[in-house]
Amino acid sequence: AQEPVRVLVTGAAGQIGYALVPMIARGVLLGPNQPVILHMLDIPPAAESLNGVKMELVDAAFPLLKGVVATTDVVEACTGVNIAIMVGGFPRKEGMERKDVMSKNVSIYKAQASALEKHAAANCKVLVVANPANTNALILKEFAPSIPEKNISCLTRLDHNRALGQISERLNVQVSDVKNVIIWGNHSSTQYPDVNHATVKLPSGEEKSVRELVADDAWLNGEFISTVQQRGAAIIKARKLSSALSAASAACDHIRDWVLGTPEGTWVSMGVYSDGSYNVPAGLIYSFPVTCRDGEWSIVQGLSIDEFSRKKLDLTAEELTEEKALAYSCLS
Ligand code: NAX
Repeated sequence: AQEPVRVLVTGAAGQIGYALVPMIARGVLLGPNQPVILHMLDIPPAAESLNGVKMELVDAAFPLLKGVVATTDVVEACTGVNIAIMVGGFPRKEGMERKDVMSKNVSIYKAQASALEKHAAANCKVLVVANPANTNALILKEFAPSIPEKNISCLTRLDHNRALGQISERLNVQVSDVKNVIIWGNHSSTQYPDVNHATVKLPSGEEKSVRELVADDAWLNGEFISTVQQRGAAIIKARKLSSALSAASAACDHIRDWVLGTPEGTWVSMGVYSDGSYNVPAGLIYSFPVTCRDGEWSIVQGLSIDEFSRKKLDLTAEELTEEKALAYSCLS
């Protein structure tokens, strides 16, 4: 039998956590043959609720679930974990300044970075979901210098999946037949959902470009982009709560593809440490198109970037550069 993999979920008593932990325990994250031990972290005010989640995990009798650690102690939570999904954070509340929210999250991610660095398993892979996701991941990277930068990422797969969903709805095709959209940049409303390289597999087996099939550049350059950018707000308006099941599902997609690899000819979007590819400033956590193999991602190279796209790539990079400066100003 395979050794269990230890998976940390922070903020596990929250909405996304509640949707995510059963997916992990069912094998959605690492496949149906991989046993897991869940480590769940939350803060003391949520301890009782966290324990309730643990009770439900026991009650669900998941065959793959070999153990549950539910704790408010960050060291206990991080000890020995192979994968860390960081969902916990400080939410923006009405009337709060951006700087105040940033400052709270910077201190959370700084502390959790140290705990992971000291106590996680070697080669632990980290996915930051909590907002501001890119900048939280950057802080985590900065304060866990012994964790390779290749192992630290943030979630933009939800945005990627939203873009696939919009194209599938518009063309009335299966979402599984649409591929190679790209989310560039920040997981915020400046992200750039790019369909210039996306294709659809037709019933004949032939692949056609999304631009050609949609044949409506005004929609693709306008409403499509803003719908994906604003989808989070639309979900809040409808549900009175932010996206949770789709966020949890996207987090599983992100880790699964990272660990098990992307299918041949398919890329996905991940927020990763920029090496300057596509003239994106190095040193930001920025969402790129990536392929994954043997547990490592690489940025897809050589895609053509037209003038319209260039401006959008730069705009979201500028926002991330500002966020980075704001985060650093919170450190001093
Ligand atoms: P909830 O408020 O339901 O849950 C957050 C949980 O984190 C709470 O249980 C809270 O007690 C816990 N928490 C707070 N500080 C913590 C700390 N220092 N250590 C451990 N746990 C801590 O929010 P939820 O709807 O689950 O969303 C979680 C985060 O995901 C938010 O930051 C949200 O903005 C972000 N999102 C990111 C998305 C992405 O695509 N990257 C999409 C969905 C979501 O909006």
